[in-house]
Amino acid sequence: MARAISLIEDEAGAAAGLVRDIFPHTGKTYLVGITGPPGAGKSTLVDRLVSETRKANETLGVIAVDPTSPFTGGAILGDRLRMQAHAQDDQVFIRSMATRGHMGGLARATSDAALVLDAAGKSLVIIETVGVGQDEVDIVRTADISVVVLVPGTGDDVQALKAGIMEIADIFVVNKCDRDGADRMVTSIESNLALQSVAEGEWRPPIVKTEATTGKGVTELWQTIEAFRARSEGTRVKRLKARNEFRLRDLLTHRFMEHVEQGLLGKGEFDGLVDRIAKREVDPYTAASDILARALQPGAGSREPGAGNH
Ligand SMILES: Nc1nc2c(ncn2[C@@H]2O[C@H](COP(=O)(O)OP(=O)(O)OP(=O)(O)O)[C@@H](O)[C@H]2O)c(=O)[nH]1
Ligand SMILES: [Mg+2]
Repeated sequence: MARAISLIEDEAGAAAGLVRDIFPHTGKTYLVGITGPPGAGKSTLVDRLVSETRKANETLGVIAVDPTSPFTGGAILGDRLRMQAHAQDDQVFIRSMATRGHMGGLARATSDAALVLDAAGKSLVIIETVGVGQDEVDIVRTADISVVVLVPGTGDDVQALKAGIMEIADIFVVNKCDRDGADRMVTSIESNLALQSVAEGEWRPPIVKTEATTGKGVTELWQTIEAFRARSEGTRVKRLKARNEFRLRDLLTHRFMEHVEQGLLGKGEFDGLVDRIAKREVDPYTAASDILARALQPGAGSREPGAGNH
């Protein structure tokens, strides 16, 4: 698993072949996305969740998407330390991925890594991301369940969060409940939720209070995840469809742009076009139409695509 994921991270070209080979063996894992602001206690919580799920005989894969540092950075070491309790458990696989340096984009690398764990037979895969970038939100949005972790006393509380994060939550966690303001945070989320209309019989995101450092509330969190999971196969199918659609669109966009930049246009031509737009010599619509017309010409793009093709 580690080597397969490294391959995905290091060589964009290798990912395509690998995914093609393992894809028929995937589709069984339940994908849990956990997101929230930096330092909210996500890793500590995941560590506790792992213990909880092991009692339920789940086999675990954990992918922690590190917010800032490259592979040797402190945060990754931190994740390792926090999850050290499971280092000896061969049913638990933990991996950190750096946000930087993925040729094909973070969302893509993370999805491929999740596929590796899926194919390896993990019944549950947890992906932890910092909910700041669009990539991170996309990763969690298309998981089978999205858990948003918040903490008391973060300024204007929920208002401080990106609207997008509020909307993707299937479960809210208020962690660090040993701190002041936990109930105020819960009320704040509740009033925010009250603004969203939830149809009769639809899932209204519950709010679970936890204290990850002591493990308080973690059993309840796991039960809530299980309740959502057991609820309907329909939701799962919808999420899976959203995930597959996102991936296909994302890959197509990526590969088309790659084709344009590396196969169709000459070196520096794309940048030149951007400059011409800045100088008002051409408008962006016309520039895009011209490129598309060239791409659609028979035999277009015979130039060899460079590295990064996959
Ligand atoms: N007081 C208190 N501290 C906590 C709690 N949960 C986690 N922490 C502490 O918060 C700090 C950050 O915890 P992490 O688990 O690394 O948080 P994170 O959200 O994974 O952080 P990043 O991945 O860097 O965004 C650590 O020092 C934890 O010990 C809690 O319930 N109460
Ligand atoms: Mg973390």
